[in-house]
Amino acid sequence: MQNFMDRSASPRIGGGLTPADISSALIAQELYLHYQAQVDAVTGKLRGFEALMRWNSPTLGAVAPGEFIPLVESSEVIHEIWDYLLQHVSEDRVAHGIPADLHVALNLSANQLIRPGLSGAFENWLKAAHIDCSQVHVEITESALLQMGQSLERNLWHMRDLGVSIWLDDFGTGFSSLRHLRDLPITGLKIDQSFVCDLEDNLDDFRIVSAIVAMANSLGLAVIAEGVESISQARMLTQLGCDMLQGYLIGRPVAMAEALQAWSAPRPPGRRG
Ligand code: G
Ligand code: G
Ligand code: MN
Repeated sequence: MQNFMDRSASPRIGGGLTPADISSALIAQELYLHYQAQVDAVTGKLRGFEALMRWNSPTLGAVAPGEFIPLVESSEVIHEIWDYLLQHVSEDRVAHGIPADLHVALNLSANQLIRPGLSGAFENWLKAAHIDCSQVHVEITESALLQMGQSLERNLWHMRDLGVSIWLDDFGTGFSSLRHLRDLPITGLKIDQSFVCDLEDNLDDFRIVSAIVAMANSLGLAVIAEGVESISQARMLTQLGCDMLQGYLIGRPVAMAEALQAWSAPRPPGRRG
């Protein structure tokens, strides 16, 4: 949430852009997906990709989701974005023959999660797309849990019952209570990149990450670290017990064709040694 707020302050798109503009962009097929690798921390093996929306605006150029998602989060357009995302993920899977043992991680905002019927429609999509639910991750922000209510809980449990795993995104920056970790069907935590970027130099960040991993381990939760940019960060995170790593060191978000090509090369991208 904090990320969203910080980045939404962009003056570039502050000038009167409305959810309707994003809706038109969807119709004009100006939005597209990039995928960023998530790898096993110990072996470096590719585990899956996070799907990240991008907007190629004819007037503004490339617009990051941190800039336009906040604009539409409390409008109907966020649901159109979800439908668009699902459609493109299925198309990419078919078009590129994505190996079945790789997961895809999808981001869901608070307003999507509180919509009754979200998980039912999601189930229909999973069936129609013939996607193995155990290879689908849903990333929700801690702030989404502030809107805790019957619909949100029902959606989360239904998705979990389908076999989809649920990850708390940007962990450590939001407002989730430990009660959520105990009572909700959470598979794992994504340590926010703000704790990762200074890990080598900032002892407090090191202690926070250690504490998050220790807590996750004792609660039986998995941990992904995001924003991993250096080998020394990757080493530290692995030693601390993170299960998966994601970040520019391993791979930038790119089109699916490019991502698969990079990972099928004899020497895949990412950490060595
Ligand atoms: O790539 P970038 O750092 O700009 O992404 C910013 C944030 O936008 C990410 O943390 C991600 O959670 C969010 N985001 C990206 N794609 C989607 C999407 O399709 N739906 C939602 N709700 N959020 C997305
Ligand atoms: O939803 P989530 O917060 O996980 O999205 C990750 C976002 O962080 C993406 O928008 C992506 O572009 C960005 N990102 C991914 N890896 C790195 C990294 O190594 N460094 C930085 N600064 N940003 C990253
Ligand atoms: Mn995410």
